[in-house]
Amino acid sequence: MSYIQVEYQEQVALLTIDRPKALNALNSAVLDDLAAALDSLDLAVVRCVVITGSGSKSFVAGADIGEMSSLTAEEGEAFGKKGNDIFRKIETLPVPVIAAVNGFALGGGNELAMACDIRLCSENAVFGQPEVGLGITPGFGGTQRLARLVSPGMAMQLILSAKNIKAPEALRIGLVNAVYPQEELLPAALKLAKAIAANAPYAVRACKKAIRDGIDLPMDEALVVEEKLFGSCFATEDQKYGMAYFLDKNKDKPAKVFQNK
Ligand code: DAK
Repeated sequence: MSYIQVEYQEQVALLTIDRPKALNALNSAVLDDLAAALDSLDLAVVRCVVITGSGSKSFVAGADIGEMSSLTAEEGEAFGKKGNDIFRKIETLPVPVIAAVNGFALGGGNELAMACDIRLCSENAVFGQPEVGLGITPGFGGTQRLARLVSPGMAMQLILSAKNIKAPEALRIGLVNAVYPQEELLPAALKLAKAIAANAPYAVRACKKAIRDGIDLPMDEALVVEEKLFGSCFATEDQKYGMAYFLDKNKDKPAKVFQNK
């Protein structure tokens, strides 16, 4: 039995972290199952991924405190690397990943959401980095991604105070893109994922890569990254089809469908 449920809706893969008794906290087994679920995705078919938590209370309530409590320094470093490798897998997955944050996103939960490309949340979502209250630093990229996503000053405040914030504040500081009533969150995330999946797949992947690869580069180098990816789109059939579709003034033309070629 896996802690990650994988469901396909057309070209969208929905991954649900399913450990409700511990509010979906990330122990080694959950992390292993998440890695396996990501590796199992058929990227010839899947054009967008949504990650959520089971139940209506928690996305992920952090790394598993019980499992972490007895780690040695070496084991702690290895646990950090395990999480980092998996979250980096999400960040560098060729297709976009949306986090549908349906409740607590604390510590490793916020870090998982931040490794995703887009974050939407429910009204009851709570975000925070409680680690310093447990005697540790954030360990799955929290110090790095939060500072890049919001601002160094806001990341300092959240991480050093260990104070949680609610959905409206997460929206205000740009940690999430939108807030929905709980029952509307997953439909909204899937609707967005399907809208992304309907666009030219190569171009969508190239956009993710351009943003991800370019963000940490000086502007001149980042623009070269964009130029090369832009140019490569012109070698695809989808570019020819997409532009021809626009130029075709026939009002009765069939709906636009990209073939991923
Ligand atoms: N780990 C393990 N179990 C957890 C958990 C967690 N993070 N969060 C909740 N649970 C379990 C609770 O122990 C409880 O289990 P039972 O007692 O029923 O067996 C069950 O989930 C329900 O939780 P509560 O009874 O506490 O539920 P409440 O509604 O009263 O409270 C809560 C919900 C989310 C406010 C509360 O559970 C809570 O404060 N949880 C802990 C949140 C937290 O501190 N999360 C951050 C964990 S630290 C690193 C690598 C990684 C990390 C850091 C460093 N390196 C390698 C350097 C990451 C660190 C973290 O994520």
